[in-house]
Amino acid sequence: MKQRIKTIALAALLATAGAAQAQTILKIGYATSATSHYGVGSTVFCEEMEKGTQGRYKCQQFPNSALGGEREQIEAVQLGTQDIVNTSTGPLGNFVPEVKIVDIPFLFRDYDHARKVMDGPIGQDLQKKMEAKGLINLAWTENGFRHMTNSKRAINQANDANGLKMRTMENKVHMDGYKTFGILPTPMAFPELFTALQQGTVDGQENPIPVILASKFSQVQKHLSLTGHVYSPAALILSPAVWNKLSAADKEAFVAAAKKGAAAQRKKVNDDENNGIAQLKSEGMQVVEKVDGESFRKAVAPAYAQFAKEFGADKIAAIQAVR
Ligand code: EAX
Repeated sequence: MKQRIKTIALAALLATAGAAQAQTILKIGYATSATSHYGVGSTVFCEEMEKGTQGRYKCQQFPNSALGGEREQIEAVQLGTQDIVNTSTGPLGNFVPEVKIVDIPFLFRDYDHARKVMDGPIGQDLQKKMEAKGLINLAWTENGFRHMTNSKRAINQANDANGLKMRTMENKVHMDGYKTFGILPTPMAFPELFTALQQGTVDGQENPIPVILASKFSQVQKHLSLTGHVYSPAALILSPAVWNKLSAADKEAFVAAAKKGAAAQRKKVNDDENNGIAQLKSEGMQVVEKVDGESFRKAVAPAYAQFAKEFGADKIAAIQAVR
């Protein structure tokens, strides 16, 4: 009998010790809703990361810019006051200038090209440059190809965008590129955008279909043109304050989980692109599906000389050469 009591007591002790094993809660933030591409990618990452660390790490998600704009969140992750951000590269160039090369208009041919570049040596090199600036990019997730919306008129070709006051991300490459279309660029953090569109402070904006859907821009924008003028990568960035405390095995688990999150996010982007246009039309948007892309490429061509000076013609050519 005594032995039985001892065994039960020992089992209870071990169980309590196991449960008391430290569980670290990590705060992860992103711009759009929990059901958006960022939410899908972040949720898969969090589930896989918790599994891969046997429950020792768990996420607390903050969708809908609850922790601020992307630039603010990137800074908080760098400082260690936020653990993780799933963010577009839009404001990232303010912290790691070399990353702005991926924001050049019409640099990427299509999703296959973009994903091959970001997951290959060029993307890995940019991850190293980010690490040197205190930003651990666990994986390149994805925002998507950006399209133009506005409240004034249909945009069929570059000239139609002339004179429109368009909100842009806080990204000089975007602003310089869009000026060649005659756009008046107004840089603005994402959380302010819906109100600015509603109040007419700006005429329009540009974002991927998943963002236009998740942010319900059809309520404040009449016209959508599938310009696809920029591919917008995204990154799952961990604070070095967390990374530096991880064991080698947990580091591997975090990266493996991030890769699964990225795959889920990319699939959601493709799903939204396939189903979103019909949905936005049903929500009342007038959609120009066949845009004169050549007119935009011709307009932005002179800016490439400046981009080549800033990033190196060889670096731009290397991205274009990836097949
Ligand atoms: O990352 O600021 C933007 O337009 C971004 O595309 C949005 O926050 C999603």
